[in-house]
Amino acid sequence: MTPKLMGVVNVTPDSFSDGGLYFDPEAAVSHGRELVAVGAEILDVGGESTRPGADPVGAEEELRRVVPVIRGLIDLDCDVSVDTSKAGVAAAALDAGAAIVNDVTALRGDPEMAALCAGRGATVVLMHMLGQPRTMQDDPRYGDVVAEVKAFLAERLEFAVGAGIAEERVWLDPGIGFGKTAAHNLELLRRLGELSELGRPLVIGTSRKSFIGRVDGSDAAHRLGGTIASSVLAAAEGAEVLRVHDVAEVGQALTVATAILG
Ligand code: HH2
Repeated sequence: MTPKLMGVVNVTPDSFSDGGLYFDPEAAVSHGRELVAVGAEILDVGGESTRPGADPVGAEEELRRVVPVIRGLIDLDCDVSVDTSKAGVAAAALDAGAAIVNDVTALRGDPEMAALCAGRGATVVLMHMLGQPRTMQDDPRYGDVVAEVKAFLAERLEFAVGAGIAEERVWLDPGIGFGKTAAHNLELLRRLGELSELGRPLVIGTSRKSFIGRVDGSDAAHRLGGTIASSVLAAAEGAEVLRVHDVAEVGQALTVATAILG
């Protein structure tokens, strides 16, 4: 149980839990540096919030937000990931030294994204989302959420490989909170082992998300305990990358859990 911690660096005014805190590039860079100092092996830099109802950001503005921050982090001993679904933003981020493209649309958002990632040899995170960020939480429905997410990820993996992305460079993510009720999220986390059968590393992002609040009534500023519990259990179920805001705290929980389990 030794997952990598992917620290979140949101260069946005409106992210759901830390919007505006690191909108200034210098603040974002120093936050990223702190996250690496406390154990992040990957930094995920994003310039557009995907929270339900967030306003879309144009490519120029997104580029302006993320590229200087990536440049400021690239000398660190960590991989930099860019959280974008736009090929133009991903290309500039890769030029600036990023190695991973975290695409919450799983290569469906921009027709040029797959070829770009293939040509650059980037590692790609393919995430499940039902619908679009603006409306995805309006009554999402599934027959069997785990089976449907698994089938989707299998199809997107096949698409990526067909587009020339090496299979070993693909990571998969069930998209906790993206077009799912709290019950759907809990079921996905409970049955994560079924998604491991796809044979690719699983990325899990539960950090501060609203399903935690649905369980205990907490707001986004008070979900560290739920983030830790869900992250440790996801790691025990085989998650290889945990996307979190609170790197030090989740890292300590994992270290202790690992020491206990041996
Ligand atoms: N969650 C968020 C954003 N990007 N990417 C992956 N692969 N998996 C996730 O679970 C995931 C993600 C949402 O979190 P955050 O970045 O903190 O919020 P916002 O989208 O409001 O910026």
